[in-house]
Amino acid sequence: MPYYSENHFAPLVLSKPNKKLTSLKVLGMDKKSLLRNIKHYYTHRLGRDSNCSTTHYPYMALSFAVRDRLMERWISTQHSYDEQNCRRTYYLSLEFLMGRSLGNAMLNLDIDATLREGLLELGLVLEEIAESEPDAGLGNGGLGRLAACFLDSCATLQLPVKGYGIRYQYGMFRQHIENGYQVEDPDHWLRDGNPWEVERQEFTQRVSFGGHTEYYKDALGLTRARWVDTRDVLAVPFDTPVPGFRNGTVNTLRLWQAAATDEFDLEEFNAGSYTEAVGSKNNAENITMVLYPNDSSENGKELRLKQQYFLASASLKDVLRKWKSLNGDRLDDFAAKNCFQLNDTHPTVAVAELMRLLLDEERMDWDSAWSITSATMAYTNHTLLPEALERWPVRLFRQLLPRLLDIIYEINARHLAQVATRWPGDTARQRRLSIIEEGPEPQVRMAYLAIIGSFSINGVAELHSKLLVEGLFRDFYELWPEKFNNKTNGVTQRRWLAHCNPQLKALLNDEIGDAWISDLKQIQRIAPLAGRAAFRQRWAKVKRDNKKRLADLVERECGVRFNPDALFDVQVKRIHEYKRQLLNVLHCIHLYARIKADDSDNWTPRCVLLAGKAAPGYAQAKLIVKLINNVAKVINNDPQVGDRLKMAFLPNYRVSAMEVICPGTDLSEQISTAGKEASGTGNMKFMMNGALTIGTLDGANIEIREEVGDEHFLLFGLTEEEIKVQRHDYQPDLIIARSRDLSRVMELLEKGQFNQFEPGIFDPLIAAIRSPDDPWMLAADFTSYVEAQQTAAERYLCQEEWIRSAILNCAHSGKFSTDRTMQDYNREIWRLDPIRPQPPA
Ligand code: D6G
Repeated sequence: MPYYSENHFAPLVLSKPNKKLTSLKVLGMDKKSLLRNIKHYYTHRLGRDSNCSTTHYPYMALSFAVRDRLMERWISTQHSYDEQNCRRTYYLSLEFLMGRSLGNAMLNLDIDATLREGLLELGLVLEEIAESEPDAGLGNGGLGRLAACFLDSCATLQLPVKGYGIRYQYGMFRQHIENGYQVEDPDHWLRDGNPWEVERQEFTQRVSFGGHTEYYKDALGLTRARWVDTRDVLAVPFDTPVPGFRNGTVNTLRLWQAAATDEFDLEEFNAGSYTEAVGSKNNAENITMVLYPNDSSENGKELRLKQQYFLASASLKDVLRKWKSLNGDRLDDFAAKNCFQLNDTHPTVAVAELMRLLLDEERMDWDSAWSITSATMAYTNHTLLPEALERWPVRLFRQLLPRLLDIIYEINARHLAQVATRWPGDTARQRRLSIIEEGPEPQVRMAYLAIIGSFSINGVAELHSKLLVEGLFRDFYELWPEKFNNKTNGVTQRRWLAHCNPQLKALLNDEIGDAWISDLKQIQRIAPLAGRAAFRQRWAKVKRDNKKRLADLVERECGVRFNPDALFDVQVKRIHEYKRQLLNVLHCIHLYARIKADDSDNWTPRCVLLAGKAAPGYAQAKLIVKLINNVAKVINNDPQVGDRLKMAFLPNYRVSAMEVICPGTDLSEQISTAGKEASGTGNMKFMMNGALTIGTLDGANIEIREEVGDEHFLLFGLTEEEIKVQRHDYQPDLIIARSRDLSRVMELLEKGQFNQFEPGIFDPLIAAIRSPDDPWMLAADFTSYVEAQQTAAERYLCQEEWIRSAILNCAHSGKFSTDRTMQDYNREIWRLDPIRPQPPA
């Protein structure tokens, strides 16, 4: 099998497969074997000696030793899948926000305690070494982290699921703050090498762009199409092992990197421009250079469409390659054995690409190709914001993917014929349901392509799925109600409790055993303990230690000292107007104003923490970051405020920061405008670690409240329906005038209290709050938010009651494990059998 490219020097191959070369002998999991390996890697592979003092090399040596233990399990898992020739699912996603791998691998292999102890014998502290690992930040936020949690749960449930994504050279930008403003720095996460991946050049694929379609008659006289004169790029896979929890299963995340073919631009080359010809290679390699840093919106960039097609095409070709290696060329059974889950509209060009591969390369007829495609594709929608539903100009498609556009037109024509049969003469409906949006610049609606081409379409929380079929996708729902379903999101308790909160893990294990780590429903067994004072005391001690750890992080990064006895009030997530960080700031200003007005009897000291990245081109969000920092500065430096209120913005929010933040949080802010946040997953991480939620009836907050009970959730704000009604006659100026508190807050903002030397900079935020068209309706929810915050503050003063609620939040978080989410996907969409790998000899 050629790899890299047809005209590359052919790789030399063994004359027959060699079985003796692979030894599947299990490496020791005991301290002695592990330490022997670590020392071996440190000296023999990395070439370091006692003069080397950085933590990086011990980290690398440790990672290699751990990785070795994954390898044999990885190989045997993949062999079991192949031997059983089982049905499989492929999770296609432009984002996988994996964070760090070391701690997770040690936990899942059950060698964390042994290694911690062993390293101490070498004079090393595990936590210090682990800090050397950069986050794999190949995602923006919730959607990308969800994909990572899904992979963890699939491996734990022993489901044959493979992730397919892109190996960006630069992940999510690093954020630092200068004079209160966000500044973006490139994240070259691969700079020091990545021990958690294996390059698999032998599975390299070719992906085409440009060119045009040519028609010809095949041997049977049938008209067929081929895509010619293309500019090709190679896709080289890098595999990352995804270990299950103590079960011998290791699944794969396969990330594609673009590489130039060895074909020089001949014209340039012959004209003597050798260096220019070589230089044009960069174009190809640019495709996987950088992750687009936009959450919930896209900007129609050509490179982004290239990334999407690159992922879809390389992954589908890889699946077909694998299929043929196990089953030969016949594809009759393909749909029975394969399923593609499309993570949002980003990879949905896969629908057209699979059709192309089946029609043009496998020479199938349209109906057979369509029956395979529409029985293997499943689409997950992640947002109700219309700007996030991707549309690509037809013009761009024609230029970049002309053959794909032909196919999309054909899919659309057949689809519209179906619509016309169902609703004869209803041309308005035909226009609404068309994949092509007409207008001066016609667009391809990617969500519609996905809906038409998929057998399953799901939202990510009950409310979200309901709103999808009532609003955005209503027409399609009328056409195919059976396709639509809900799959409420989750998070993996392995990372988000067992790994990130070791003290709480120990307490839980002590009381109820450790079954909850792979069956989170079991955690409800701590509910009765909430009534026991001795247990609450132990819980309080854990929480306080976690708050100290968080306070240290805040002090280190922000120079602000948080008192661990205060209420830790936290909002961390992407900065976006709909998430309403601005409402949180208004509340902080309100508390500040109260202190200044001497209205602080029975005060609950509060430390407010915010963190999150704003998309680099999203001016309003960046201004919110600036406002948070400016308000924090005024509050923290006012001696009259003292310990009653502290406020900080933690720069460069990322997975590993959340691992310290969520265990140390008392109050979780989930305050989006109702109907805007599809699900949320941060809300679940906080709940699992025993925070109370202050939130609107939005996304999964609704289900969180249902699970824990009204009295342990701080509810405020208009419902989605009330928002819809009030929107028509929304007069924020009037609301502000009628509220003494909000008037006072606006007055401080408007008189420039927080921007004394930068007059006018916050005017756009003020104007947004005062605008009758404010889509997020901040002013409408202000008063009830302040009331809920006041309730939180009062409840916190009664620590016994607060802790009881905190314990009950943790106890009722069982539903929000991705183990449950994956079981739901599997039962209703994927229908995979769990496969237990043969343990290596
Ligand atoms: C992973 C693990 C490795 C295995 C390979 C198979 O890299 O042991 O050989 O996957 O890849 P596929 O042939 O299943 O794509």
